[in-house]
Amino acid sequence: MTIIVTGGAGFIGSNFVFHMLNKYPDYRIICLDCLTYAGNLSTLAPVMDNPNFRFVKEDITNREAVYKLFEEEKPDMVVNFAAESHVDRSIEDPEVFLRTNIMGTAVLMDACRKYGIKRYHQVSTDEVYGDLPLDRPDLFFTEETPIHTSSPYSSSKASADLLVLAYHRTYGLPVTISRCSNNYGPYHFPEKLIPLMIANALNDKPLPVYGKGENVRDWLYVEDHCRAIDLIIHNGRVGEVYNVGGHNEMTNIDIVKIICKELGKPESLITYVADRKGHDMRYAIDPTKIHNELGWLPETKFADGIKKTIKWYLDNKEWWETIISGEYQNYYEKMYGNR
Ligand code: NAD
Ligand code: TDX
Repeated sequence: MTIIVTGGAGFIGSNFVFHMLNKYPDYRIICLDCLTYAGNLSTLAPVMDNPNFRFVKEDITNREAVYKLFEEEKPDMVVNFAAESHVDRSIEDPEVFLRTNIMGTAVLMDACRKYGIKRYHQVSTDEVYGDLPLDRPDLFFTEETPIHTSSPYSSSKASADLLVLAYHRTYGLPVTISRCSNNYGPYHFPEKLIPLMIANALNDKPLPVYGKGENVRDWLYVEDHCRAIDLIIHNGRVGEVYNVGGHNEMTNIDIVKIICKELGKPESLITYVADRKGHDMRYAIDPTKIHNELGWLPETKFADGIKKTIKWYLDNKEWWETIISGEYQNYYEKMYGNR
């Protein structure tokens, strides 16, 4: 089995590469990643010498290069993680989100049509459903919830999902889609809530909470997401969407307070800043379908997962310090001022 994993130098993609190489020693994993600001080759250092692994630095929107790779490798499957993934950046400048997230998906699927494939899997997000109100804790996103996006990021992901389903219906491409809630864990880029707060707290810097910090996200440990995708690509039904989430809803402010407590830092570091434009209030996944059909259940409780994650950031300071000391500083100052 040969699997092309796009975006494998990013947060979830790299965790998925490790998961697959560990679990399936007879699979070949080809990572296709153009190394944007969010891609980090050092993350993949532990597998670079693995004979079952190959890294290819290329952009998924480069049709010629993608076709060439398909000709060379004759993949059985493609798992597409490659994307621009940060909502705040999409609000600042949507264009690259449209190019990578929509056009990139189309190019990959065209290659799958041209060369044949057993499965194309699209890694999508619960953000395609928009948000839920805070005062209706009885409501959850199911696979039937209408697409109703809020940000350029989520709109680009929803557009890609629609294309994937259209390629299935029109061309019979064997596709699956997973829509997962917020992930956390090792190798999470420090622009995102949890790693940003860990890094800032460790540096005794202010912890910038948007609005009142009341927005709710449904956090899932990254390894649980990787196991879900593994199950879907092997046993999921073609043409189907699977929601992935662990019923672990928490407000942002509670997350930040937990991080302060775990690190022994004062809550006085918390600073309320201007809210995100169009900020989604609450995400909450109903994972009944993947549980009933594929037997998937989350294995990591948040209380354990956040401890493991914090320990990882403490043990791997070099990884994130290198990131935040580079070009990222310009982004940070633009977003949060010189704090
Ligand atoms: P990330 O930003 O950490 O990594 C994205 C990776 O894609 C990087 O390695 C980057 O270099 C690569 N990439 C970007 N544009 C590319 C292009 N044009 N060609 C080739 N490679 C390119 O993202 P992540 O958080 O790991 O998310 C991975 C996927 O999972 C995304 O599709 C995202 O929408 C989805 N998702 C993320 C979450 C989450 O909580 N992080 C939740 C649900 C779904
Ligand atoms: O500095 C911050 N302060 C803050 O209050 C940051 C970076 C975020 N937040 C808030 C905004 C959100 O309510 O924390 C929450 C989580 O923010 P992000 O980490 O940016 O994640 P989110 O916008 O929820 O999107 C994530 O989950 C769905 C991923 O980045 C997406 O790629 C995924 O599709």
